[in-house]
Amino acid sequence: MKIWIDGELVDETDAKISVFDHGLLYGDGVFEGIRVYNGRIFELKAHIRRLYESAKAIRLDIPMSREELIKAVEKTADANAVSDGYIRLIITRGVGTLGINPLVCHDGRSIIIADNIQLYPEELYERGIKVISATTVRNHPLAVPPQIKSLNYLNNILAKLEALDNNVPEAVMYNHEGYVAEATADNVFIVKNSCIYTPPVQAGALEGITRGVVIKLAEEENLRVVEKNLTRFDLYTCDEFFLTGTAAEVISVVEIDGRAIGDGKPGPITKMLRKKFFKYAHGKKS
Ligand code: PXG
Repeated sequence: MKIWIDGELVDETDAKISVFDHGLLYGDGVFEGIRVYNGRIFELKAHIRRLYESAKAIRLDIPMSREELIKAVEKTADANAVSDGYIRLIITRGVGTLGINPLVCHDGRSIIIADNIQLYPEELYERGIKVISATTVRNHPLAVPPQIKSLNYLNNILAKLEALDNNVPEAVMYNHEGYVAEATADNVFIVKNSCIYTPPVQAGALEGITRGVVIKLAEEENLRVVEKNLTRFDLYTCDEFFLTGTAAEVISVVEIDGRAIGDGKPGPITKMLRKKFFKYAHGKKS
């Protein structure tokens, strides 16, 4: 496998970064996870836009232009002949001292990995997944803003551990006010009386690229999509529940905290949106 580091494609075994890189020492950096479907890089411009916004929010200069970065991503996918896979794009603060001072780090490191992706097994898409409510509260917006896709995922990792301890793959995280924020690596949607609801990103979510696409696809079907604060009660009493994300795409949730959603099977709107998303991602007109 060829890895792109700072302008060069190198062999996997030569792809190394310094132990003084603040990405490693402090999680000081930003990243993106991007899918490739049928040789097309999915929503690349939107991912690049979000990466630059994350970097701006932490005062990290990305050492190249957006156009150069787009070319680098395409070159890495080509070099590894990835036609259906996953690209990880990472910008670290670069090499500094053992102190946290980011201003002593001169050059941000850029790394691009193109690989296969670990997906949920197909039967989970057919049956739907179970989730729990995490006790770990999503980052307060005045701490690390949840809209930054930073290299520090500990907040979500603690919630993911709660999910795994309970033998379920995902957990819903609530914000400091008790409203639904998102899942540990996915955005949350519910359906009630044929209307779709999702928390506003200001409730503590990452502005998911998949979320944006799914909202657009739902509106094309003349479904109403409302961004509003949701409570645990709203999740417990909805008709349908699904998650969206780069890895999960659109996946149905059929149980939360031991309560069945609807009749405990993936609902019709979720199934329709999953199908529409598949077609859109694979470049087919619906
Ligand atoms: N919230 C969080 C905290 C995320 O990390 C999403 C929502 C969904 O956003 P996108 O843009 O992907 O629709 C994410 C994305 C992985 C993996 O390997 C996780 C993500 C992206 C890619 C891979 O688990 N999280």
